[in-house]
Amino acid sequence: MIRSRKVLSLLVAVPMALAACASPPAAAPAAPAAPVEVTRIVEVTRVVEVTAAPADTSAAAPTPAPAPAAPAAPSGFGETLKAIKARGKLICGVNSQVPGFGFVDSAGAFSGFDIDYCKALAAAIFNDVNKVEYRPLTAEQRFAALQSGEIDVLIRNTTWTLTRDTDNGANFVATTFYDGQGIMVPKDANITKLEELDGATICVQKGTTTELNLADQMAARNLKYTPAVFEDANGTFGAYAEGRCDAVTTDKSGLVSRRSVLPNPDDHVILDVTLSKEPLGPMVRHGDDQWFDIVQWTVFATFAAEEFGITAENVDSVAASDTRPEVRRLLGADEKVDLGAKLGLSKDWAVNVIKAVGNYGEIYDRNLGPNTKTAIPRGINNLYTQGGLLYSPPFR
Ligand SMILES: N[C@@H](CCC(=O)N[C@@H](CS)C(=O)NCC(=O)O)C(=O)O
Repeated sequence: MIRSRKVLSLLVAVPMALAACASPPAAAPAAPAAPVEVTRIVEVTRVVEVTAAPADTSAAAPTPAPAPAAPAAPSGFGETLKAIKARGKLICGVNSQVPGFGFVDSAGAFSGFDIDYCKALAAAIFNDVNKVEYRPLTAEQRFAALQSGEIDVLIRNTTWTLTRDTDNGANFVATTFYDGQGIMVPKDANITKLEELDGATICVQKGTTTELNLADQMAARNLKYTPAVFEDANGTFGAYAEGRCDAVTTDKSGLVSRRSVLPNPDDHVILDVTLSKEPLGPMVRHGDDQWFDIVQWTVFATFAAEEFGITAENVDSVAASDTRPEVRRLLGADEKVDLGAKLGLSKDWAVNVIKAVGNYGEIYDRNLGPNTKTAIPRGINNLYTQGGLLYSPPFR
């Protein structure tokens, strides 16, 4: 049986009110959303040109694969980049209550791992990280904001699932952070297993995978619980800090983050239990595959930069002197290949991204590295060459 947490409530109520989790400033009025074209024309005729084989290939340089004729662009293709450029800024849907990922301080400045990916996109498009408007969104608001055209991209600790990919008129483009759901309890409750939460009240946020996974996992173990459901992270963690629930659950990254702003972080433990897979990453609206590619390859550029040892500091010199063919293509240093043009961007777009935010490891360390308040070991968020899951397809 779970005991009440009234004593804790007296101790933490005031400091919690002072904690750094300021409410987000009122969002600037949305620019009238451009009508969203959600119909995707998928039928395209592909004319493949077959070139005759050269008579003697023994000494020849590798023959590039014949370029297929460009398919007709489906409607919607290129519209997002055009609209962003005309507007002069990217509108990024973000979190404002999760330090280390997406957070707004009392001066209105946004920071975090997800925020850096908004900046990476602004660098890819404008070579200027300031050309972003951050639109704070709760879990419940986020998909409608993307679907309606209020935001260009959603970069807000959002878990990739099948129904989210199919039911929201939007697609996930990549995983930037592999996470899993966890549970946090007060240390003095001496709880170590989910089974010890039988009969507990558990704080959870509305509109999240968290809510659904909790139900699945408790049912699978035949455990009873009362969910205490809140609109946003401040509500969820505020209630937990006041002792109104026995445990709080969300992505482990969210638990580490929010524990860091509890009055006494060391008084809380994250159980050694993982309730789910939570692959987090950006999402774009259906219908504009150019924009999908831009967001996806901007993410891949940060993975590839880490793999190739390219950093914010050395990117210019690597671009000027590195002889590795893929590095030269990535950085727009190959005279014959312009990968940026394929995306509708400048030839040096990836240089601008890396110079602005660094490679994946630099982004990670800045926000979640050992010297931050939200330190999370990289674990599977390492490159595949280091035993992790991060892997960029080739820049070719
Ligand atoms: N990854 C999960 C959970 C994401 C989520 O919204 N987590 C909460 C708890 S940390 C959050 O970020 N809340 C911040 C807010 O609503 O402002 C999902 O995509 O549903």
